[in-house]
Amino acid sequence: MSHPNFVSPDLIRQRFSKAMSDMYREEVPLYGALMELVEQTNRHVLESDPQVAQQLNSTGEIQRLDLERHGAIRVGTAHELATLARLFAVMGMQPVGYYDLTPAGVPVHSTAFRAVHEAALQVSPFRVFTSLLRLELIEDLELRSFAQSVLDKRSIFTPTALILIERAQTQGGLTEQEAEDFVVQALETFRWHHSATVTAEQYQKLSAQHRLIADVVAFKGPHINHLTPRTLDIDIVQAQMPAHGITPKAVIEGPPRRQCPILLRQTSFKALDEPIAFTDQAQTRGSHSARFGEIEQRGAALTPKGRALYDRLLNAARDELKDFPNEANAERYNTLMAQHFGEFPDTYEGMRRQELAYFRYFVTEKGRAAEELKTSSLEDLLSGGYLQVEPLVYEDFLPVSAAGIFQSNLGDAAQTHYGVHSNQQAFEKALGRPTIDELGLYAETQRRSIEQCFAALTA
Ligand code: NI
Repeated sequence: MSHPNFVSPDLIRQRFSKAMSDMYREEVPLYGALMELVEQTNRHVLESDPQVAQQLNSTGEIQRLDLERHGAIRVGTAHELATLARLFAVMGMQPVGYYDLTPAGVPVHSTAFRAVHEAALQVSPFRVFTSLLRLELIEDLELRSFAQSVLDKRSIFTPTALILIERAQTQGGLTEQEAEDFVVQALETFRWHHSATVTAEQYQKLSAQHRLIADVVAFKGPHINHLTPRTLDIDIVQAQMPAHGITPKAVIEGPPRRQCPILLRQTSFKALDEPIAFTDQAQTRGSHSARFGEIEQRGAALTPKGRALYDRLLNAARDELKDFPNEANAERYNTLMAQHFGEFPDTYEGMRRQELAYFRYFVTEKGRAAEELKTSSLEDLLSGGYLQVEPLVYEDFLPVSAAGIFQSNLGDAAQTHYGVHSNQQAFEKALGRPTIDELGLYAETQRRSIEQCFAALTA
């Protein structure tokens, strides 16, 4: 189906991710410092831990590591979300997963736009956590209709970006020149704006309802609010951040440190206060904080069974802590987490045998050299050394974790309790299509790898 003159969506995504990173580095100087620290740490880990190096070599992740990052944005209307979905589709990114953030007091629901096939992820694993504001959760009706009217007036895409999205859809792709223009034009949507679209007083009102509402409604577009590189050892980066002028949060979110990392661990540093000009002010006199720095470490994707175990152990540790993890109880929290997670097998073989994580199967040298195999059982082929396995890296997000970061970066006053919860149907209606179940994608990749092994061994 792909036209010889069209640039592959994976390459457009790779270029866009690079352009976004360059823009963010210019806008947020600390991001550059963080990137350097992450690169140093990753080099150090690869040199000192041959097992990690070998594992990343087998899966090919070694080649994508330096390119790897995720961003996050928030939009205000169904139309904005649906158009974003079309924009991301030009880059081969599809909405994966549904995340409801209202239980954490954040009036949004979200999905992650990303590539879905392992080969495409290999070219560029760039992902964007994308949230839609739930205006219906603004109780003040006057404020709600004001917010709606502000959002209805703005257009977050450049006219050329819209034309190119349309063209990609009708032509089935973009030519080299069009792809180049697309990257430049699409980037404009995510740029930071120092001027608001509302008065100082209107901003205050929106912000008093929830700071995140002001962040979405009061500006020209959905500025990228963080861009997160992937590190191979988050504890080292966390420990070295202060020496680089960066103050991280007290607690790393997600699972505790393990020999065999699972899911996602992340930490962040606080939002920057940025000067803002409101429409009734001649100069920049106000300020707004939306952007923060974040780093992540990725581990094995868990099966539903693994997720259930993860949830149970995390909840048990939280229950025993009897509080949100914070600076004062960080040490106790880490101890409790380590204790409870002692129950989660910490070898890949243990996780595989208990079907707690997803894996990719590879044919070994011995497997390639083998002439006649006496067995066709997966377990026998593995123990016979004809096959080897590597864990499948988790490509998605932790909903609770993301919420925790939003909260801390928006200040403690931002916590609100909403009576209404999850509404995936409304989200998908706004999006214009269903979201993809991430667990299904991992299961597919695992199944494909097993099929490829059998095809190679019996060829
Ligand atoms: Ni993030």
